[in-house]
Amino acid sequence: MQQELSNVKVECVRGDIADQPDMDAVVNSANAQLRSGGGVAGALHAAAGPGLEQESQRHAPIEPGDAVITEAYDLPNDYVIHCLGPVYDDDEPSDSLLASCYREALKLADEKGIGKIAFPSISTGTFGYPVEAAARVAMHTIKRTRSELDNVVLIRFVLHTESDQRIYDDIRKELSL
Ligand code: AR6
Repeated sequence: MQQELSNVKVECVRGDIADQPDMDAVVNSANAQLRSGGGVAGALHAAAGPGLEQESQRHAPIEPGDAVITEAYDLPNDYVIHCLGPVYDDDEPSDSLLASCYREALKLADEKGIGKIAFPSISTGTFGYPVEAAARVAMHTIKRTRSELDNVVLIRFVLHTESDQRIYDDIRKELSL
């Protein structure tokens, strides 16, 4: 199968998305206005400084499933890719909107020549998506799209809890990623 020819490595670690200095880009689980907020957005905006919100405003508002790219300011990365995940059971169809976030973020990264990209668990905090279901969408989307990537060589999931890290890693192994 074509996707088996991919060299993209996928890994799942426990940690803070705002502290991934070896990654070229980090992904923000954003709000539609691309402003600071709680969770991932709060951590990234706090570490990046006010420039991130100022640049982000030029792209806002975004729709569920969309991704946009900005500079990373005081973060130790080159870029931030902002995704608006679906609110579970509200923005429908949740699965395809969440899949769109991963697909669009990877496409933007690849177009920019980004090699290493770190994702948080989009939509599973404030937006209420069950973690296992979200992890399945994320991993299936990567499995389907990785053969189209020319520049991305490492996709890291940065999970906030040990339980989330185990769930993502189990599904990664199940799908032979
Ligand atoms: N590093 C990695 N993961 C984290 C971090 C961190 N520093 N902080 C939280 N998580 P959320 P959403 C986990 O709520 O569900 C925001 O306020 C968290 O435990 O950040 O897409 C925005 O402004 C959860 O598993 O994103 C939006 O309004 C996951 O990251 C809204 O929340 C995602 O949680 C977006 O909601």
